[in-house]
Amino acid sequence: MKLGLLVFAALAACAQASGFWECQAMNKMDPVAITSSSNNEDPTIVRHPSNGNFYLVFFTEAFGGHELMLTSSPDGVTWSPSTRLTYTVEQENAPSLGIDSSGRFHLVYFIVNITRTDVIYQHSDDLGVTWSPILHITDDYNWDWVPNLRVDSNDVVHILWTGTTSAHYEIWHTWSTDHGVSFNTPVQVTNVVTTPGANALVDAHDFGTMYQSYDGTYYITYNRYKNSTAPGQGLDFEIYQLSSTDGISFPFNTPAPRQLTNGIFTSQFPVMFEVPDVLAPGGYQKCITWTCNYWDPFGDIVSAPMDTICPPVDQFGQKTNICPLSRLTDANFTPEYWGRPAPAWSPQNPTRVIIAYAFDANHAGVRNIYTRLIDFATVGSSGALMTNPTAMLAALLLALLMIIRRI
Ligand SMILES: [Ca+2]
Ligand SMILES: [Ca+2]
Ligand SMILES: [Ca+2]
Repeated sequence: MKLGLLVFAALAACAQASGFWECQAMNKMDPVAITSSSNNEDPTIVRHPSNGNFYLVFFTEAFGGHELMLTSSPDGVTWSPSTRLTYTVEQENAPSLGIDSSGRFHLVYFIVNITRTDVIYQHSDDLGVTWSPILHITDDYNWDWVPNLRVDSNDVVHILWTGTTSAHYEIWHTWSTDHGVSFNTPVQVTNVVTTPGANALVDAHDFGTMYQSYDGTYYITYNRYKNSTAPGQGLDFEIYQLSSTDGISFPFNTPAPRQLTNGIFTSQFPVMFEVPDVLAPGGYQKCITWTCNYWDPFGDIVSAPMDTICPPVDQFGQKTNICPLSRLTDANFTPEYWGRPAPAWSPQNPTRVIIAYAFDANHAGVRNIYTRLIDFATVGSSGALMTNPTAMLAALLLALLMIIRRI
């Protein structure tokens, strides 16, 4: 009898001590394929604040070039046939969708044509059926790419992207306070600090994503990649983060950007998300999801608590078994990447999240779009172990079984 209780108490103590259960996938439902032919990439997913449906945009090569497609789902499992959004000779890439409190869709992406690479914005007031004329967020011969859009709690529309205006790959920011009618003059957020031995041309800041926490704080999470100073390691990909109280001013060097990963593994495409803390009503756990080759050399989508991400390897280059890293995709020797999360909460599943990602099932350069519903574990401020109801019940049953076997 005591053994079962001891095991359970130990688990709870472990959770309290290390945050081990925070932001960890406890119940992963089967992945759902959105596409099944040609090449499809760069999904973005968002939940409508009023009708509760999920809306997902991606680009397809089904028509020869790149075109944007939109699909929707009431439950994250059954998806509508995709509708085509663009008919252009340019290559549309990396769409990012947001929906404001009035239900207006805000969409950003970047186009590549013979002479230009620019960030484009459009909005829609009829659930993506018709769209405003294209608005150039950038309009020049610099390289501008991987935009990210986030509507904040005041309906301010924030857009980040990577641009080469200053000769380095840097993250830029603009925002609209009139629901996407006009945008402010872009501001350069990051500024490269070349490290000894690093090549300035590849010491870059890239793949920035904006998130406003439920506590009001704004975060920009991004990649820095540069030539590794360690021998034979090539480019080193790590995740960094900036924060802001107003969503406008993101101090870059004071304090220094917060480094979230550090190790021999490649970490890319970071996105922040939160799950409700079911033991502390009104509270949330801050999590990061990104693509990492910790389990699979070709990569998986992983998650970890933002405030306790530890290096995925120790100082000797060995995997640790105490790092609270969770694997959100399971396929070995095939790459899943570009994970994009959106809340999928319900009263029955308060810590449920949906992720959309691109998946190259045959490792043949042909990718398809998948979504997956995932229930996350959570630890309350009291430190007691808590998971989603199903996993909680399973843990209790396991403890009960151990008790029974002892008596
Ligand atoms: Ca096109
Ligand atoms: Ca440009
Ligand atoms: Ca994989």
